Amino acid sequence: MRTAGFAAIALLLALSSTAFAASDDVFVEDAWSRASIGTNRPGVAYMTIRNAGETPVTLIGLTSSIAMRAEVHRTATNEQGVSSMEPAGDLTIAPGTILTLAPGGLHAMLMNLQAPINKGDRFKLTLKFAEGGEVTVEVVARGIAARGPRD
Ligand SMILES: [Cu+2]
Repeated sequence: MRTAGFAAIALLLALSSTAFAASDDVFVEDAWSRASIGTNRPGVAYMTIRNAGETPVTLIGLTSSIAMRAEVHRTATNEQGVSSMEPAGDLTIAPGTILTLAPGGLHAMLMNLQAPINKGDRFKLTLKFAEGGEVTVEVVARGIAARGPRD
């Protein structure tokens, strides 16, 4: 009984150290946002997420200090040319690949903004991974009509 308990603890420690290594392999680049229309409309953020590791990582959630709720959405355009968006769910990033959040596709939706996002603002966004660990990035707000991270 006692031996089994120690074995379980040893396994937990091994799992948590592996999990930390997983998020250490994730690099987020070019994180940017757009100035918001006050706080009545959601904010948005885009970035590239690179898995430089040798195992898949799965993005399962977002948090940000400026929004009550943040989640990854997918924009889709139907046959009639009407765009809509829906929660993208968990997103697995294969080893050596990049997940791109960009206008017209996947994006981080920042809902119930706590303050307007103004051009030049910087705020933190945290990405959570199924394998454990988190990556926090600084998002830079560009102008309201920006199309890319350097606009
Ligand atoms: Cu959205």
